[in-house]
Amino acid sequence: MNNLQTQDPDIFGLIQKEKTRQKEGLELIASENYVSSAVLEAMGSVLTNKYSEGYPGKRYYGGNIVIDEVESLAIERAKLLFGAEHVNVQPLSGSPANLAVYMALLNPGDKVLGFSLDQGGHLSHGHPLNFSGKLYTIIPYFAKRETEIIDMDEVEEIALREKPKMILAGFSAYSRSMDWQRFKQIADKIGAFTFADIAHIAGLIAGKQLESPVPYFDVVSTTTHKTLRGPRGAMIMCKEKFAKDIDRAVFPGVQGGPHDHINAAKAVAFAEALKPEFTEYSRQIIANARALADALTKRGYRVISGGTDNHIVLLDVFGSKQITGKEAEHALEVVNISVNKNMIPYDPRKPLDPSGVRIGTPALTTRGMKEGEMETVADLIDQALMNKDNEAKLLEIKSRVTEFALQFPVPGINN
Ligand code: DSN
Repeated sequence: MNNLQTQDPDIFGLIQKEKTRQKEGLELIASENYVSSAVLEAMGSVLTNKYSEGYPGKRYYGGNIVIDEVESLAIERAKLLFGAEHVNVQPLSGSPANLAVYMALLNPGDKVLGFSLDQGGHLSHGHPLNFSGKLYTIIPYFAKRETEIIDMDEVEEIALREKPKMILAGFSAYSRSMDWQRFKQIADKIGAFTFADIAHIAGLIAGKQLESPVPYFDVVSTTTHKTLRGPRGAMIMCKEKFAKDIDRAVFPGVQGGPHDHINAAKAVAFAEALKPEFTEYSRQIIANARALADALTKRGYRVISGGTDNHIVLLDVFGSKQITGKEAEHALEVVNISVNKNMIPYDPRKPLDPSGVRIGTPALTTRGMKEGEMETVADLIDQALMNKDNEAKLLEIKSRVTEFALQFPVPGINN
């Protein structure tokens, strides 16, 4: 960092501040994680200097001999990790990846069945202001009101009635397992394409803790920076028969030059995820989420659907404690605990101040925390929320958070 410190002390200083925040705080945003030093190194490499539109062996620029090897290695490792027939590692992030999938399989106006956004779906699964909601006809499916779990019989009923051209299974705030095989059976009844967005749970699938949709689904997209613990980016996996359409949709359909430094970092992360330690890591993420859910339940918080099968715990803070999601997010931020406010199924409140908060364990698990520590984390969360209007008390809790967090090193941050 010496060059940066000399040449741009402002940005250097801000990076140092962010390092301190990451070390001293508790990161419970379900979609965040800490990458390894090796991943960071690849991201900060000279590979960022290259342009390489096209694919290995078929580029629009010269000088891509090394880049071809990098991208091919990333692809081979991803195929091995997920057992995919074809992989495109170029998507810059989750939404462009999903845009490419829509473009490859559908025409504007086509019907897509997707998990309702206010119940845990994602922006790119049909938000009215997103390309998905503007260009396609989105038919939502829901969680059952009594169980807060997706009702597959209802999914089938809607699919048979609406006959969508594609069924999308995936979420950004849902804590239960997806029944991939049932989705596929339903899609086969109406000849629909199957598209799974596993952005949140890719690491748990790679670590063999959750069932994979890859053997069943036509196309599967994922980001690489959540439970998968790679660089900020995405990829698309598909059956060989969709390979050409997917590749064309990514480039030149949606994107220009790939980010080769990021693709190298993806390759590094895939190699890390192929190691036996990653299986243990992903097992621990779920064990920690369950321990945290139990510890919060004991303290009177209602956990949506009564528990979790993955890394996410959705809390109904308004229903449990008359604290809104926005208030809870703010109080926790004051003590250096990061979470995000979130809608809960059938939320009577609005998206900017909903009833819930979403909590996730991937980042704390990366720091080496286990079930015992989740008890402490639950206690700190509860203390902060119960004292949300008491500034002095919040300051005291903040120093407890710092002292606790500093016992667990963050990979990639030495100073
Ligand atoms: N923003 C991500 C999340 O938090 O789930 C999804 O794109």
